[in-house]
Amino acid sequence: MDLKRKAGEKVAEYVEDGMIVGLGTGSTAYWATMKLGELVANGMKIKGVPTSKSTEELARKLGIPILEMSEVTQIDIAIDGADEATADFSLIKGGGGALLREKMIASIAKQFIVVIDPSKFVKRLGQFPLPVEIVKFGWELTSSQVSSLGCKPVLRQEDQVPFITDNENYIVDCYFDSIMDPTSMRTALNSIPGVVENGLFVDMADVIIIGRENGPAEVL
Ligand code: ABF
Repeated sequence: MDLKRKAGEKVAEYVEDGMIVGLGTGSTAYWATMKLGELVANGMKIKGVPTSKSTEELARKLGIPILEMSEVTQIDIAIDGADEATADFSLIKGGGGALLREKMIASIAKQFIVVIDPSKFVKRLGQFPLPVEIVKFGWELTSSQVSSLGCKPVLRQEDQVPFITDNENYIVDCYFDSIMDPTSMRTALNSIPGVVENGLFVDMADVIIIGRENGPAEVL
């Protein structure tokens, strides 16, 4: 079985009737949402809070009842993917461009479950360029201030035009050699005027599920 699918489907073991579930973005979280759609089709009563417009579209197709972010103050479980994860549960997220809503939803979850394939599990963060969401206004200045933290920010483009997030902002993908202190870097980035949020998720994940080649998914 596809390792992303193995990890994604494992979350079914954590979901119970009546729960409110944060629905993640990306190709691994896709399998978790698909599995939840199956559970709903079999009568499970859960509601989903999507982390992106694309995930909302998928959830609606699957018949998962949707709650708007404005309707919740806390959720039971947030399920999402990651671009990198370390043994101390630090993450880089945002490759899919949804990091702001993903972090907001993860921050109100009683339990935050990350589903990954083995290629995402790394010794130290930073091989994957860190996505940082910034406002359009004065983005060049913001990008230059971000670079002063020791990285090379590159404006994310799609079909040769700037990528626009669901929140109408830009993303710069920041190339570091490595990120030695994710906690400090997370705070330093968010103190720059013009930075909306960054893809460093520190002290947030409660469970990491890794789809393994042999045997069941590994649960950390
Ligand atoms: C999303 O899933 C993003 O935060 C992260 O970048 C992406 C990982 O994508 P995939 O599961 O497709 O590798 O949650």
